[in-house]
This record gives sequence, C-alpha cells and structure tokens, in this order.
Amino acid sequence: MLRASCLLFLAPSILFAAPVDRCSQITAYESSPTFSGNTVASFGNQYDLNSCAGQPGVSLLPAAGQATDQVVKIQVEAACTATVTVVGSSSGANQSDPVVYAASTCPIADPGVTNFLDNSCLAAADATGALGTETITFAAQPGIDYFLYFDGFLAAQGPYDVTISGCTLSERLFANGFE
Ligand SMILES: [Ca+2]
Ligand SMILES: [Ca+2]
Repeated sequence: MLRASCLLFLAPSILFAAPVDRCSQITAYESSPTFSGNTVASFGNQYDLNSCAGQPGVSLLPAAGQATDQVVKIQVEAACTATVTVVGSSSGANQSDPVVYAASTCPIADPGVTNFLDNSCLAAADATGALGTETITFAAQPGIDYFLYFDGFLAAQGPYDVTISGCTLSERLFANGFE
C-alpha cells in the first residue's frame, strides 16, 4: 500500500520531465521523444559554446548560445544515432532563435557564471535565424548520460518544440531507491 502510494506520488514528475533552467534542477530523465520548453523565464545564460569538440567544423557565430537556456538529461536503450530537432516559435514579443547542443557533462552553474561546454560538446547547431529549425546528430551508447541544451542566439528567448528520433529513450529513474 505504501509502495503504491509512493509510485502515484512520483508518477507526475516522471511522466512529465520537462526542460529545466540549470543542471542542478534535473530530477528525472527525459523519456519522451517529443516535448516543449520556453527559455523566456529561464534562470539566465548558464551555458554557452565557442566551439564543439565533437563537431569541429560546426559554424557558430560568437552570439550563438549567449541567450538564456534550458537542459534535459537522457539515456538511450541501445546504441543508436540520435537526431535532435528543435523548432523555434514565438510568444508575445519573444521570438525563439534556437541554438541546440548535446554534451556529456552538465556542470552546476554558479550564479552569474556561464559554463562553456566546448570540450564536452558532442554536436551543435545554429544554422537558421528566428523561428528557425535546428538539428543535431550524435552517436549515443546505453548507460551514459547525455545532456541536451536548448539555447538561443544573442538575447533571443522563446518557446520551442523538440523531437528526438533514431533512439529509444530510457525510462530509467534516478538511482534513488524508488527504482
Ligand atoms: Ca546560453
Ligand atoms: Ca538559430
């Protein structure tokens, strides 16, 4: 009886893991291949890139990634090639100009300090402007945490929709005793 109650209590946060503003706020793996977020109210510019170690040729203007950002954590069920597509949209005067990158680390950000993820970056994209679509692809292995960052160009903040294809996302919980 107690166990069932615990599961019911936990279920909403598991089923609806959503992008959060910084790595310390992640409480569950994102297991849905489609979800949405909005960087308008996010904490700040916690994460950024100058380059991407896993994709040396990627074209990133200096302002790519300077906007406020959100992040999710995923694992995959089997070796696969993940394709992450992000489509920007608008909310009031805010127009999203998405920048997306995947990385193998998620540093805990100090207030007012931007963590540059150049060295742990697996793939990155900022090929289009406001309300555009950005796509990254990277090889994923089971049992490894991958972090997907939803960022923006310069100060562009706004809502966005994400689709992850090519992989089955793991629904595993955190190792917190409830698994
Ligand atoms: Ca940023
Ligand atoms: Ca863009």
